[in-house]
Amino acid sequence: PQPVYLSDYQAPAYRVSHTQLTFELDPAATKVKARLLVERHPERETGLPLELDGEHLSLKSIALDGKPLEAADYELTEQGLRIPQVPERFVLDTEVEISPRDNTALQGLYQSSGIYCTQCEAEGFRRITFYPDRPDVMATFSTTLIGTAEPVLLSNGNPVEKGTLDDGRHFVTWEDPHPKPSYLFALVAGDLKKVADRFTTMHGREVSLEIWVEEENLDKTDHAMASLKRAMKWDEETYGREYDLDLFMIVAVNDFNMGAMENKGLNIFNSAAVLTHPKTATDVAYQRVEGIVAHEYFHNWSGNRVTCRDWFQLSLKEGFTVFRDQCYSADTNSAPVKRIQDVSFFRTAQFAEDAGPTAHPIRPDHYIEITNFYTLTIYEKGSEVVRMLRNLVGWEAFRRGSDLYFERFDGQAVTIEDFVDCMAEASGEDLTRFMRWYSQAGTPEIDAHGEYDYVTSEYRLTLRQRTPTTPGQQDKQPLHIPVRLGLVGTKSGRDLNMTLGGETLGRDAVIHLREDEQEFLFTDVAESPIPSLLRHFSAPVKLHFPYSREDLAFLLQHDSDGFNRWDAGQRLALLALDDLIAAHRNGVEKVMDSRVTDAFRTLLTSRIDDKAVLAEMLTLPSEAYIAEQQPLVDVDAIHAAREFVRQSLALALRDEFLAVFEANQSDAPYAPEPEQIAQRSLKNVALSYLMAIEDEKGLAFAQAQFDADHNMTDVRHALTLLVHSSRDDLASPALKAFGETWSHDPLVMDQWFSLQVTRPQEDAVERVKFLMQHPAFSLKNPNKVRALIGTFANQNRVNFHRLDGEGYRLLADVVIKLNRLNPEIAARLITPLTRWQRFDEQRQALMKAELERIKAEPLSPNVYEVVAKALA
Ligand code: HT7
Ligand code: ZN
Repeated sequence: PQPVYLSDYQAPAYRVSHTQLTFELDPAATKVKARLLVERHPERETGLPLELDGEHLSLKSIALDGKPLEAADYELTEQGLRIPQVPERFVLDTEVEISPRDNTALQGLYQSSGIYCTQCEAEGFRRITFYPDRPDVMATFSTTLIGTAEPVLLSNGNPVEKGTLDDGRHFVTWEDPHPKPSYLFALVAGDLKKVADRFTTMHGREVSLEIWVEEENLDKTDHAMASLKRAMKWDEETYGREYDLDLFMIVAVNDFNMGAMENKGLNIFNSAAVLTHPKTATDVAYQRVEGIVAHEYFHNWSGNRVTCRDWFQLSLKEGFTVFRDQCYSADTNSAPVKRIQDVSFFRTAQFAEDAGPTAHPIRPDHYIEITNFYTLTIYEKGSEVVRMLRNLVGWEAFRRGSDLYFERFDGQAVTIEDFVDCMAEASGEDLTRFMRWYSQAGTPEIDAHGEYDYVTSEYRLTLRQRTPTTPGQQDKQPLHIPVRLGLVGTKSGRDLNMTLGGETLGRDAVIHLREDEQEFLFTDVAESPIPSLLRHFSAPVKLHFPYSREDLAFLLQHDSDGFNRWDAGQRLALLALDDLIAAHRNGVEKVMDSRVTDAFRTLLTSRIDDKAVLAEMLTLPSEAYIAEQQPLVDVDAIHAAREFVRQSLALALRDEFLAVFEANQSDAPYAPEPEQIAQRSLKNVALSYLMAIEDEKGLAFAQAQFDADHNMTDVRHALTLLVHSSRDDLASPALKAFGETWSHDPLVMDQWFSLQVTRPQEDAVERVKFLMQHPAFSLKNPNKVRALIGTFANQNRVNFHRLDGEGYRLLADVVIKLNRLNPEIAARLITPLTRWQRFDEQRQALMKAELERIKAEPLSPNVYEVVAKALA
């Protein structure tokens, strides 16, 4: 497969002003008629051929301006259709046949549990009809759906006509007045039921809101609907963005490659990202649903009204929209916890991507398969960069820049420069150097060093930046990095006033690192400080500062920035873990660092109002994050060291954990509200510690919590703890009962699979293989693949990296099968194998052997691109 290059971008030769589609639905032979009003693009020369994308289509007829074309008038290839000679303006009619039933890739038109649905981003529309399937071709659409056994027929925009044909089939015609690219097209047809509500916009327009689900899920839509209404209001209040159609629909389907899709007026969701019920969904799931509903809704402006010129600009819509949804969730729930959770995930997963063979800039300069670029870099790092912009120019200027962007580019397909230019124009800031964030891959590292001079009362802070080389990018330029900081007085424990170059900055400020190395001399520093750097994670970088453990314990207590207080605790734990990892490797007795125990005791016994933050502070860095810090990953030593810390803490602080657990039990009816969620998290963290030592009371509490069956958060947590313990006598009956109770509910069965395959016990690989035979498992359903195989490979590190290579073999076998069924999911699944460089020689050899085995197969472009990069 050939790469596509950003530098080759050209405006399309022809554009489409209106697209009229008719679908005659049939599982094996759906007929798609398309009438396109085409005209030459004013910026392109005359006489160019018309080139339309098209894949897996069987062409039945083609006519230009009403005249059928002869076979000699056009060329058909695997990639599409070419008509060498066309007029300046014309009407093109085509008719094709497709088979939704056989579409296991879940791109284009497919069937999910008997429901017809579409996924067109990024390049799925070309599997529906011949079309210039690129985001800079924007047309109005009118779509007629003709069905036999499908009571509900939905598409984008507003329904304008309904009726019954002579042959008894019925139809609905939809018109979408907003010009859109093909990737935002959608249709849904089948036996669905709706829950309806209304929203009155800021200008008093009434909008109908509909959530369409299978009948048995009608009681699981309340939270998504409430989230939608909150998100609509938030976007009006925060960004001045109002919804622009009379109808907004969400449809839940069971088979979906990602979380959801922002099709104009007809969002299609993975059912896991819509459906909630206290008995079936955990707090985490409730929060995820809220975030995704908001994210897709926000795309209506950041993505749909203003879209991307080409797929290299993907982060223009995704980075901005993730930033918007993160801010929304922070405003709606606990802001500090949201930031801690986002950063914790980011530093574990995106840093690993940036350090691996598939590292790429937020705006890549080439790709083979665009679906491989829906990555943490494009989404999450893209969001961090937008957040830096907001912080650099300040909220007011950022909002002016956002207004300017939406106003200037409404209805257009634009670039990342267009967005950043609006921010520069609205703020007067020079963002030229800042733009390097978009083109340079890899995680920048800052080496910081500080010295306090007691005689002059000066504090000299030196910051040095470097970005490691990444595949294909050897030379890295210095970036513009905003470093938010405070100087915490060692005597007072307070933030000190900061004066830099004669300018008073206050007690919390941002300094700008632009060069490879810069020195910042703070004057009139009243007492010796410990710097609190990169507050709130002000830039997506790795910060190295030679903090002593005493410094960290001090910051954990005194830092006024909640995020950095949490981070100090993480750093302190990491230092202790480092020693224990070394001890394990050297076969030396492990000794617990009492400073960590003391810090935890203080946390458990001091009054901290925000229980959710406390729960985060009591949570040790994950094995994956610990691994990120190690030069060479020793999965067994990391697991042993972390378990040792958990058990040591539980032994030393058993009574404190018991007290926290007991104080936070509650029988209040379940509500997914911040206070309740916080209380449950804290209680369950305490229970985890008690179960780390299989304390008698802990076991009894876990069993009782499972039996009480109060809500899924508590039930799942208790069941996980039992299943991960050595007490099979308790775990087996609980697991069996849970599996039987929920065998009818696919989303709960996903949880049942996941919690079993994260078991640390040695038989995990065998259990995965066994569960793959379970009637509820299917390789064709992405949620099941993620729940069973993805969870095992990414979250059960000791067993996935088993030294006999069985974990790797299992993953490769699944990838090979999925490569044919669903290349996009197959390519995503390979990720843990691509990180082979981080492991010892024996594991490296085993992992590479599996990658080679995959490479020897006839591969989809998706899998080929990932494997080739991993082995390069
Ligand atoms: N914009 C949507 C992307 C998406 C997607 C991409 C490739 C293959 C399947 C997909 N499903 C959804 C999702 C979003 O970011 O909102
Ligand atoms: Zn998105």
